[in-house]
Amino acid sequence: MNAADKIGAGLDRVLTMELVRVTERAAVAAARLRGRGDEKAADQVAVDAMRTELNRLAIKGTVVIGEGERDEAPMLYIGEEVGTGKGPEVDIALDPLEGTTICAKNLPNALAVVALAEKGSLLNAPDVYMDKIAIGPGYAADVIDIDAPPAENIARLAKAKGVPVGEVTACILDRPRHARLIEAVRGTGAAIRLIGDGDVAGVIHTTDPEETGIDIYMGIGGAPEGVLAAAALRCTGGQMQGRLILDTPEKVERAARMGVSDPNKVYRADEMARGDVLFAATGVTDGNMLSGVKFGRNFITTHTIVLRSSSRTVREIKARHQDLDKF
Ligand code: VTB
Repeated sequence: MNAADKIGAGLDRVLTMELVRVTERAAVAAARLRGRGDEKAADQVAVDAMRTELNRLAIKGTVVIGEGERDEAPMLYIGEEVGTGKGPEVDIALDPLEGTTICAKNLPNALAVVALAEKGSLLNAPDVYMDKIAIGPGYAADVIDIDAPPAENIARLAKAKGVPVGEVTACILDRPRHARLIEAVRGTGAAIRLIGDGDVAGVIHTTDPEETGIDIYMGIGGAPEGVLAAAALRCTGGQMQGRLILDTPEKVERAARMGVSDPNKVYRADEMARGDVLFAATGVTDGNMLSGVKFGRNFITTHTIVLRSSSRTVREIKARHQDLDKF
């Protein structure tokens, strides 16, 4: 086995496939509650299912991006240890149901997501907002700059892609805080795909514009979702910059306790997710890259993307589950 076949202290590539089961189970559980208008219930079943599967993995894992601080999240809280305890020490970032509202409304792109990395290599982001910008692979390092005006980023991207600005599509969360950003992007002639939730998917979609129709992700979403998206980009290629929004002394202090010494730092994807990273996401609802869970008469199908930074392999796994007692 060569060095590329190992992650850190012996976390071997078998775990890539093991991780698929983790997001599959969470996705199936959440999908049973699609369109029921109950975000909390869908989230809860996804959390339970993901936790059960994670605890079967031969790892000594610590949740660093999870459901919340210990006092507010009974399961998969930040600091919770998961896995059998026998195996490599790893950091885990997870979101058993990314897009709880999307799932409750049965709209596109709800995902079950998990990332696994060498211990100490994921940014311990507090649950605050993060300003983000991301593009897919194949561009020079200076194409995007989080501090440049949005119109400039769009123009530079169009030039680098070799298309008119009118052929660029930006993905932005539909929030009042983005009114000026939306106006600036529309002012360039570029198109915007406004999404209700789900910016982990929004960022990942930039990595395959032919399939998803999205070239760039811009705007402010959750910081934990930023770290998850960065983990995916580490594996697929692509660029991301993120800055925590620490706009109160309390948030600055909370971030400092988690190891953030410079509140204004711009993090690249490889600073949010360092070292070797594995990433898996299973579609809960139908989306631009992944199909949602389908319930057949005698089987359930799932669609998962599983990524590995050391080899940059992008695998899509369509699974037909026939042992329905397991779900
Ligand atoms: C985004 C979105 C997530 O949180 O990160 C968002 O992509 C940010 O928070 O799916 P606001 O809803 O407060 O804007 C989520 O909606 C998850 O909660």
